[in-house]
Amino acid sequence: MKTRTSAALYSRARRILPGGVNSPVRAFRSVGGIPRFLVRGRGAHVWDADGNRYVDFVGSWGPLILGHSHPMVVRAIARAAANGSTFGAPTAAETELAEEIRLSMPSMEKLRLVSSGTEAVMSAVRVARGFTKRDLVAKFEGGYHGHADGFLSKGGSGLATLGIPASAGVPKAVAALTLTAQYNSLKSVEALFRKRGRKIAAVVVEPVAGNMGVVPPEPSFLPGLRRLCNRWGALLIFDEVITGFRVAIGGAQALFGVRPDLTTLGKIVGGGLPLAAYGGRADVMALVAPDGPVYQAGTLSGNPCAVAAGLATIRLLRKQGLYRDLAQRMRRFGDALGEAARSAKVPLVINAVGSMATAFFQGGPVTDWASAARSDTKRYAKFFHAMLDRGVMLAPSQFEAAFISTAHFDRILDDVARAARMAMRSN
Ligand code: HOZ
Repeated sequence: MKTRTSAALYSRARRILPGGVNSPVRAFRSVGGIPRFLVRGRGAHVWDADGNRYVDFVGSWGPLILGHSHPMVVRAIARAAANGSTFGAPTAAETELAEEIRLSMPSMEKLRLVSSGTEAVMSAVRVARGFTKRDLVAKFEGGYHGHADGFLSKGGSGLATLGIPASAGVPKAVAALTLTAQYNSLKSVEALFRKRGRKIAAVVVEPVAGNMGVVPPEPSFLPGLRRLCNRWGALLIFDEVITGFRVAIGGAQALFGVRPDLTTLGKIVGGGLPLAAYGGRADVMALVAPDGPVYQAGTLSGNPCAVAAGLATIRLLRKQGLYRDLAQRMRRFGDALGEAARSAKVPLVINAVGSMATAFFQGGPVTDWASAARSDTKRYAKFFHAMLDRGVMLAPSQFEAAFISTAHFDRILDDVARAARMAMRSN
């Protein structure tokens, strides 16, 4: 496989961008080799600067549930851009998108559009602190909620991938406001509440963890968090940046039937453009400026092109049976990987919820960060490259999710299954 052009672009990029990238995991540090510089995406495929084609399971880390450059999304963006790419003034489409979101997730009685998942979670936490008049926030080890100061210890995603236990540059006093519990362990959350009691403003959780690899919640976990938050007067924040519109049109809260106080969205809600949202109980959101004293603002918030992409995407997702089909395709992909691993005698456990999944290189079960961290990351790296050489692009880290889209047709998945059989054999 030719990589000369990507290699040249990478070395040029490294001279000006830290690590040659604009987001750390893209740099291939944990798998080694040359990050592919992409030039085009269509449906389930992407092409790199050397002309190689790959079946894409990264999907821009989640947003592309309809695949790359879906014609209706492209048309919506073009139409919006032709009428002006940004105004910094309200538009009717913003309200339409907010109404579509509330229709899908009724717990978001009121919401605000922002530009990134980081911004959404950071703002939701500020509102929770303002509402409860408390300072502490509880999160989970291996959970990732963007790169706001308070979330950068014991985090998943790039922090887990690069082995950064706590980011430098975060003041100790800020880090001390974040408490950490174990995913799927209500006992660990209860212990935090017992110790720090009525100082905890909110529990922030990915209802399906996606940034330590995919880890589904055990049946009692989310209802238990709801009960504990009620008992201690803390708000429950579901970070549905990944799961919103991904595991169901109503997100994980619909799938598992647990209503959070606040929700954060990103990725799919912007249809592949930078857009995110936070919202929830009307009495809590009433605190957001200009209605209330919690300040949050943004020049590009509710950007017309991003709103158009989000609206087009969500409307297409309302198609009957779409989520069932996606889940079925993910099962096909997972079964193929599982079979390939068994016949090559490679220990592999696959965690999947709907169209998001992670194949952990270990015997499992993987239920939290401690168990995810037991994976054989060297083996993952080898498999990653064996797949890449065969035209399949997985996330360049064991601790991320693979995503499929409506464009990952069965015949494509059958080709991927063949690639996986060969790649496992060489593992
Ligand atoms: N934090 C993202 C994965 N969970 C990676 C974002 C990116 O590199 O685009």
